[in-house]
Order: sequence, then C-alpha cells, then structure tokens
Amino acid sequence: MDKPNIERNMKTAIVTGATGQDGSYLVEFLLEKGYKVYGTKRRANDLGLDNLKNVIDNLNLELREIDITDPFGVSSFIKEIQPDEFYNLAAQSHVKVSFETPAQTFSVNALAVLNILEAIRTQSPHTRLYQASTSELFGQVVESPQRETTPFYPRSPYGVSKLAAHWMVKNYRESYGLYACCGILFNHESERRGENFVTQKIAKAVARIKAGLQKNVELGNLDSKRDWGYAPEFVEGMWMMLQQEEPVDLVLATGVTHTIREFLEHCFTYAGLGDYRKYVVVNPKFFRPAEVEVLLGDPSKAIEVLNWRASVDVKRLAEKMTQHQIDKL
Ligand code: NAP
Ligand code: G4F
Repeated sequence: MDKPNIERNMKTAIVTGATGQDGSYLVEFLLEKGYKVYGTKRRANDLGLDNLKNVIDNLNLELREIDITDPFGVSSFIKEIQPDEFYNLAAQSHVKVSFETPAQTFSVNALAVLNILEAIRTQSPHTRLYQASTSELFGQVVESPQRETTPFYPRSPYGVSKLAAHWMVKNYRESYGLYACCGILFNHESERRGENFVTQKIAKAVARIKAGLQKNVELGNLDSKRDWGYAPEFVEGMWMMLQQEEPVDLVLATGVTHTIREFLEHCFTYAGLGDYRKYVVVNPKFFRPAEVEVLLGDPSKAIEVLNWRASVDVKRLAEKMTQHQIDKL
C-alpha cells in the first residue's frame, strides 16, 4: 500500500500519548531524526498541548484524535498510515489513581494494547512496535537490582494491567513473528512531568513556598525508594530498541535508588529553604493500599545491547525540576 502524501524515503512513526511527558520528548526526538510523526491526542479542544509547543507548527508532525480504547479508530489509523514504527506510550499512568479506576486503567493499559497488536498483525505486520512496560511489574521485588530475568510481582491495578500488556506483546512476537518489544523503564522525570507525581509535586511546592505562596506540602510515604532518571534520555533508549536486528525487552534505569526524603532534601536545599522537615506534612490520604517500597534497576543489558546509559543523577534532576518551577512562577 502507498504511504500517504509523504516523501517515500521518510520514515514514519505513530506515537500514542504524544501530549504526555515521554510522548512529547519522543515526538521532538523523531522529528529531529527526520521522521514523519503522527501523534495521538484525545481532546478535540486542543487543551493540554503545552508539552508540544516547540513542535506544534512542524509540518512533519500531524496530530490525530484517537482514544486507544477504540478498536475501530486504532485499526483504521494503522491501516491508513502503515507506519514503520509505533510507540505505544498512551496510558492511565498514575499508580494511585489505578486503585480508584481499576477497570478504566485495565481498559487503556491492557485491552487497548491487544487492539493495537491485532491491528498491526492484520493491517500492517511490517510495523515495529514499542510498548511502554514499567518497573512497576517488579512491584514487591524478589531480587535487587531488578533485571530482565527478575520474576514479576505487581502491586497495583496499574502494575497488573501493564503486566498483561507485557505478556500480550511477548505472545504476539512469539506467535506471529512481529517486531514488538517492551521497554521496562524505571521512573524517569523531567520539567514536563505531570504535577500529581511526587517529584513534580515537590518541585512545584518548593517554588511556591520560596515565593511565599504556600506554607507546606502534604505528602504520603516518604521512605519508598525509586531509581529516578531524566526522561529525554529514556526516550532515546525507546527509539534504539526499535533499531535492532531482533526485538528484545530491556530494562532502562540509572542503577541508583533514592528515598523521597532524599529528593526533598535536594529540592529544598537547592531553593535555599534549608531543612525540608519544616515544610512537609505527612497525610495518609496519599498512601496507597499496597506500596512498592523499593525499585532499583540493573541497566547492564541495555548498555551491552544498545550502548545506552543514563547520565543525569538525582541531584541534578531535582535541581532542574525545581529551577523550572521557580522560572514558571
Ligand atoms: P503521561 O505523561 O501520563 O502521558 C500519558 C499519555 O497517555 C497522555 O498523553 C494521555 O493523554 C494519554 N492517554 C491516556 N489515556 C489515553 C487513551 N485512552 N487514549 C489515548 N491516549 C491516552 O505518562 P508518561 O510519564 O509520559 O509515560 C509514558 C508511558 O510510559 C506510559 O505508558 C507509562 O505508563 C509508561 N511509563 C512511564 C514511566 C515514567 O516514569 N514516566 C516509567 C515506566 C513506564 P491525555 O493528556 O489526554 O490524558
Ligand atoms: O511519583 P509517583 O506517583 O510514581 P510511581 O508510583 O513510582 O509511578 C511512576 O513510575 C512508574 C515506574 O516505576 C511508572 F510506571 C508510572 O507510570 C509512574 O510514572 O510515586 C513515587 C513514590 C511512591 O512510593 C509514592 O507512594 O512516591 C510516593 N509518594 C509519597 N507522597 C507520593 C506522594 N506519590 C505521589 N504521586 N504523591 C504524593 O503525594
């Protein structure tokens, strides 16, 4: 089938969740590489396009309204575009919210992935698929650090839904020979992180406290540990995963883990506010019915296969995010 309206030597990619943190960085990355990019968004009113403001007028970017839970929309989109690459980043991505909306979470994070796989299998089998898996698959970790061979033990409807999608991708790869793979990504943050995730919530609160706009910040569990990296580096790893000879599932992580307390310390110190404990109120409302206490990834295989590695450490990350929030005010 002819490719629609584009130079024949131009690679094409679909990015679902293009308005989100990772989607927006990936769209920018692919445009810079010379791709024609089709990004999906959900809302006809064009609210929430902030993350795409650098590239919104780029002629090689086309935004389409697609809800990935709609199998007809997904299938005809894939049939029409016949993309070289498909990055499925759309998700209900908040772990705590998944306890409150388990069915919707499962529908977007698991069933929709089945729609995408079926559409690729039947309409565009040459398309290479990247699926956004997550370190939340490891949940209640059974070994540390966690690597590709570590058994999974998800601890939330989010984790379970992502595990279903992970296995479905593996099954379609093995059954139908699709080039489909999963990046098991540990937490990655940035200036574009949603404001209800702990790092951005802290960075924003620090900026507001410094400006005298609020007195404290309410948080949940301060003792859990996360392996936090910088999102723009992780989207490059996604792209690399689709450029290999064979599809392979890989862990992307920094290999270092820190508590929420340490992240607080870096942000409050950077803003010159001193001891974070003067400003933090623990509110059980932010606790989860089941917590993932510690995540620590082993990126050795990604280093070996892709020559990919994370370079931004947690202190630098905290400083970048805090400075961004200060500038925004
Ligand atoms: P994010 O900022 O929350 O972005 C999610 C995107 O998905 C948004 O653009 C959202 O659109 C879209 N979306 C949600 N439901 C949809 C639906 N039914 N149909 C179409 N689009 C829908 O997430 P992120 O941090 O960029 O993460 C990207 C992916 O990686 C997600 O799958 C996440 O689960 C996974 N992941 C993230 C991390 C991390 O640390 N960031 C780690 C591991 C895995 P709206 O704006 O319309 O809601
Ligand atoms: O920032 P968080 O909400 O991220 P979480 O749960 O680790 O999930 C993120 O990373 C996953 C990869 O491991 C992704 F798959 C997922 O899509 C998402 O991007 O919470 C981090 C930690 C948790 O232990 C939480 O209990 O921070 C703790 N926390 C403490 N107070 C809080 C708060 N989390 C949030 N969101 N809000 C709080 O007030």
